[in-house]
This record gives sequence, C-alpha cells and structure tokens, in this order.
Amino acid sequence: MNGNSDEVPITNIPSGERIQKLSEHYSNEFGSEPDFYARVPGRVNLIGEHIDYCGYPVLPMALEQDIIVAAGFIKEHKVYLRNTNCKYDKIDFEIKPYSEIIIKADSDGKPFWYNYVLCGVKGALEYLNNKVISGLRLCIDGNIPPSSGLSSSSALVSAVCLAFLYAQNANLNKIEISSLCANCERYIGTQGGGMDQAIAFLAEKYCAQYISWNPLTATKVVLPEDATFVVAHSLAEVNKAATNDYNKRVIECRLAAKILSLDSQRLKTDHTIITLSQVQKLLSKSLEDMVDLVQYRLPKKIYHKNEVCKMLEITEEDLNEFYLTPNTRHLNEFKLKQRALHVYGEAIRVEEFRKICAQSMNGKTNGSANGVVTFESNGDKNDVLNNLGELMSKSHESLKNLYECSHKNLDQLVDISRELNVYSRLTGAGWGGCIVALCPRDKVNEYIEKLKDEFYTKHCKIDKAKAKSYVFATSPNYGAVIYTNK
Ligand code: ADP
Ligand code: NG1
Ligand code: MG
Repeated sequence: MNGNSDEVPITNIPSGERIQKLSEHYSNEFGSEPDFYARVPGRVNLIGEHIDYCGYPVLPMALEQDIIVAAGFIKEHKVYLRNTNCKYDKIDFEIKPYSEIIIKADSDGKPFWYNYVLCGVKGALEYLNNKVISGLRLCIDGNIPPSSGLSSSSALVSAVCLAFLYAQNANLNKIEISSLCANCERYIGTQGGGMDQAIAFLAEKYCAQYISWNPLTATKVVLPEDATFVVAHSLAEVNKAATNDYNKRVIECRLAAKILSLDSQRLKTDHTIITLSQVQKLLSKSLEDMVDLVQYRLPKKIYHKNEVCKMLEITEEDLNEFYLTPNTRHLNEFKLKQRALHVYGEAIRVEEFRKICAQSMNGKTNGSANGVVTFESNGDKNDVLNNLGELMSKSHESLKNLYECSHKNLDQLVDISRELNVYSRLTGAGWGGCIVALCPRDKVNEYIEKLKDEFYTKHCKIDKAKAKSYVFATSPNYGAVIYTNK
C-alpha cells in the first residue's frame, strides 16, 4: 500500500473540520492521537442493479460521503472500538483466530453495527493467516446515509479491513483488497456480488467505472459534461442483512441459471453453482437470445420447490445444501422467469449506457488544467441525456415489476421526477433507500427545489429546511485512501 497506482494511496492527513473532530473524539476516548486514518467512500450505482452476483458488469461511481476510521497501534491483541455517533455502542474485543470469530445478529435477526467491523477484522485475519503484530484502537466516523442503498455497510467493512491490514504491514493491491472485502462482507449473511467493495477501492475522481468480473476490472466511463446525477432519499431505510429479500433474489437467479444450463450437457450432474452470465457463455448465446430462452425454458410465473428439484433431478436435501442459504431454506416458491428476465435485460442496458457515453464523446479532452476530464459532446446533448435517461427509466421499471425490489416512496420519487422531465431509477439493493436521477446541469437547482416541494414537503409532510439533507447532486469521487503523517 504505497507509491504505486495499483495500491491503495497513502497521503498526508488532510486538514479540515471533519478529521479534526474525529481526532478529538479519538483523543477523548483513548487519551492519545490516532496514528493513521483509513477512508472509504460510499457509492451510487448509475445502472446495472442486482446483476453483479450474476456475473454481469455494473456502472457505479464513488460518492464524496464516506466512512473514516481513526486508528492507533497497541501492543495488546485487542480491538477497542468507538464511534463518533453515540447511537452506536462502544465495544472491545480480543483478536482471536478468524475461525473463532462468530458473527451473529440480534434476536430479531438485525445485525449489530459492530458485526460489520467484525466482518472486516475476520477477513483481514483470514488473509493474514492469523499473523497479527498490532492490536488497534479504532474510532469510526461516517456520513453516508445508512441503510439507503449508498453502501454504508461496505464502506464500513472495507475501511476496517483496510485499517487492520495496514496496521499489520500487509501489502495488497486494490484488486486484491476489493475481492477480500467482498468476501468478508458475506459474513454478515448476504451473498453480495462485489460491486460496492470494487468501486470503493477502484474509483477515480471525475469518472464512473464499468466494473466487470473474472477477472475483476474497472474501466473509466466519462460521463457527458452536461449530465448531473442527483441522489434523493425515499425516507424508507432498510437493513439488507435483517431480511431474506436479498438472498432470495440471489438464489432465484442461481436456480434459474442451473435450469437454463440443462440445455448444455456439460454441467448436468454436478452441484456447481453457475451464474446467469456463465450459462450465457456456456450456451454461446447473445443476451437477447438469453431473453428468448428464459421465456421458453422458464414459462411459469411461480416454481415450487419440488418442481425445481424435479427439473434438476436432485433431492430437496441437496437443493437446500448446495443452492440455498440458511435464511432461504424454508422457502417453497421461486420466481425464476421474472428474475432472469430482469438480469439479462439489465445487462443489455449497462452495455447500451456505456456505449452511449463512449459514442457521445469525440475524444478531445477539455480543461485538463484543473484535472477535470470532460469531453465535447458529438451528438445532440439532449438526445444523449434522453437516451441515457430512458435506460435508467427502463431499469427502474424492471426492478419494480420483475425484480420486485422497489418501494412505494421510490416509485413516487421516480414518478414526480418524470413529471419534471427528469429520468431516474432506484439505486442499490432497493426495498427503500435512494433514487439516482439524471438531470441536465442547468436544471439541477430547479429539480432539487421541486423534489423538496412535491415529495418531501407535500407528500411526506416534512419541513422544507429538513428536506435539504435528503437530496443532493453528486459527481464521481476518489476511492479508498490511507492518511498518515508518519
Ligand atoms: P447500505 O445500503 O447503507 O449499505 P446496509 O443495510 O447494507 O445498508 O447496512 C447498513 C448498516 O451498516 C447499518 O444498519 C449499520 O449497522 C452499519 N453502518 C452504516 N454506517 C455506519 C456508521 N457510520 N457507523 C456504524 N455503523 C454503520
Ligand atoms: P447495497 O445497496 O449497498 O446493500 C447490494 C449489494 C451489491 C449489489 C446491490 C444491487 C452488498 C454488500 N451489496 O448493495 O453487491 O448486488 O445490492 O445491485 O451485498
Ligand atoms: Mg450494504
């Protein structure tokens, strides 16, 4: 984690109120100054929802909002954990071998906040083969709205994992640490695809990233100069690890993929999990052909567990053991057609979105003096934004109707935006959280004001002054970094 661009950058501790307050909080708690800070941003996904775990590329960008962990080395093999927000309890724990770190939710199935910290520590220990040279004092400060689809959980897991590894002098490049963090966040119970951790480490300022898998690769996507992305909160928070909605979608995609793979003789008899993108490769078909194949092979609205077992020629015990997760084993009904149609359709939309961004540029960089990379638009500006916007609208429709992961407030925000000629979609896992809207730069202030009036004030009956904190314009930001003056 040093000078080379493949590794997480290490820079001097920035000045400013945020770090100063965090440093004071740390000093009040521990009676010393932090040795270093690990900072990891949240993200907004522009398009490509619920397809990372199916092996398809996604198109997110990092936010300015982040989690910063202030950290100090200690000799004892313990972690002392504090948070600047007093709603998160203080807790101290021994650093045990990773296999002995048990991560359990509360009696209602909701994870304790420090479970995300344990995920990061456990993942780091697994990578280090339990070799620890330093314990840590940690104080967390976050400003990513939690449980809102902006990836506060991954920023927390990744910041802790990064801090722990840095304290043990581990050298990991950004790709390795992204994959490590994606794996260790699964200890919380959700079978995430890796998008959040990948953008957290691979993000660059001024560009979104097209992230593809196997091998993990991030390719810059320059967004049209006159496009601004606005994030608006639906006021519905949802903790993804507290319900089985997310894992249910993951396993529905797994089962759909396994059934579609029966068209190839190769994987017929083993229990390997296969993704919808692997089936596409196996069958050498286009995404459009896969849409047709789903209609033909998975025509029913609902598949019962026994039908799935019959199609796969396996017992219910094997289905439970090899394909389902602990929190989905009791389920009896699966929507395979709808989920697979969403995935293949959304994968097509990501490719189109990326293509439009690329085609709309003529390749001439402007204004590089301040480091801002912008391009002159080739086509009609309005056409480009409308075409990108249409894809976002279709993505939302598909998430609402086929994937059933929207929320009435999200739909309302999307509808209000449309009345104002702004296209938008839910972002992140859904069931609550935020929308991301594509707004022409010169209309941003007017759009935000209208959302405050129409949604937050009129519909949700909250004070206009308070509404300010729920909606913001954003542009692509930096990825993870370590700050230290030592
Ligand atoms: P998101 O969409 O934000 O990733 P998740 O449901 O995956 O939502 O995770 C949210 C959880 O992450 C919160 O319930 C909390 O436990 C934890 N979390 C997020 N931000 C913080 C923070 N600043 N301090 C402590 N815990 C946090
Ligand atoms: P959020 O909204 O951050 O909980 C989740 C997954 C992503 C991705 C999106 C949907 C995790 C950590 N994150 O994001 O991998 O599948 O939903 O596109 O599981
Ligand atoms: Mg999350």
